[in-house]
Amino acid sequence: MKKLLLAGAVASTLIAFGNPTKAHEDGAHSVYRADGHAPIGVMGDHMHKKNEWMLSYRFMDMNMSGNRNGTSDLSPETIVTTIPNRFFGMLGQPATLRVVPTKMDMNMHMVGFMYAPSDIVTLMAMGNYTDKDMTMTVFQGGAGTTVLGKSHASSKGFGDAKVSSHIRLLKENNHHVHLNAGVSLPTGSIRREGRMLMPNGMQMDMRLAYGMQLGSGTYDLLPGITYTGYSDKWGWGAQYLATLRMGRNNEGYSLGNKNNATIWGSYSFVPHLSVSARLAAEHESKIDGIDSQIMGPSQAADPDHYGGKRISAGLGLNYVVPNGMAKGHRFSAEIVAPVYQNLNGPQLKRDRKIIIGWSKAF
Ligand SMILES: [Cu+2]
Repeated sequence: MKKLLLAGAVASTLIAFGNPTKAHEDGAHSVYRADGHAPIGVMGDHMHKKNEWMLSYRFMDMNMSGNRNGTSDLSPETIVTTIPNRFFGMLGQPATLRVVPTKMDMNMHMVGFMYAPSDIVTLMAMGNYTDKDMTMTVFQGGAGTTVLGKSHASSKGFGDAKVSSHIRLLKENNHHVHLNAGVSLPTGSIRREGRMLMPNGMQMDMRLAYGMQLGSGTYDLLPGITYTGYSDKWGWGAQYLATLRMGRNNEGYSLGNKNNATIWGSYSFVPHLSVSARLAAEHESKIDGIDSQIMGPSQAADPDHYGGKRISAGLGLNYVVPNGMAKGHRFSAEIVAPVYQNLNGPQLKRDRKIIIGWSKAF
């Protein structure tokens, strides 16, 4: 028996040293290899070895500005003179839109925890704190293009928490495939209010529009599949992730389902530093149903003016401290900019988004 174990140990050592592919595979999983993780904007991209755990922090800054319907840009003046107000006919509601969002900024702090109870399952939990700010131009009265003033809305607080498990399907040479099976929990508020300037000059406290709320209000399934590959200096991968809303929330609506697909490639100058390029495609449906507390002559209050198709491109950097006191600490950054947006408009367009992150596996 002892001889058998010894023979096994010698054989596996010889295989590990004699077969560069095998040695490399272990290298790719090493917490010291920068391209062992996807660009920081990709979630649920990697797994951990049995009993390994990881803490992470991400910060995302996303901006939106200007309006678009389909692939055509629209000015606020065009919107308030041509786009019908779905609430027209109700008390005090004009025929066309009168309040136009012109800018939105979103900051998100994300904290994540990963743990692998076995080599084929990695569990992940993520929470976030979100801060949203929107600026709107308010036009005077029921018609015309006279600007009355600007209105600001903001909401901040915890968003929807996510739990998921990654289940390994394939680990062969330099190719890895895992399933993503997650759930988003309705921990973020969908009842945030703000003080808004009305076209008649009055200030009113009211429930903020769908896009300004912090959560979906529904349990959402997050199924997906992730592929990653490695060679000596190159890394690459692809991921499909969906967000499927389970029924409607307590306010009577569900945000649109989402389909996200992304592909990326990375190059390592040295094992602890890699750069990446990425393409991401997203399809998001309109909001289904309506919150009776959200109403007004603004596109943001209309469930039909949400969702669309978007393609964006990203450039990223992954760095792992190779030695010293901070050895193994991972720092990443990615900038993602839209290259195509076909929106269920009128709707604000996305601008660039910046994501920075830190993580450490133990
Ligand atoms: Cu991890």
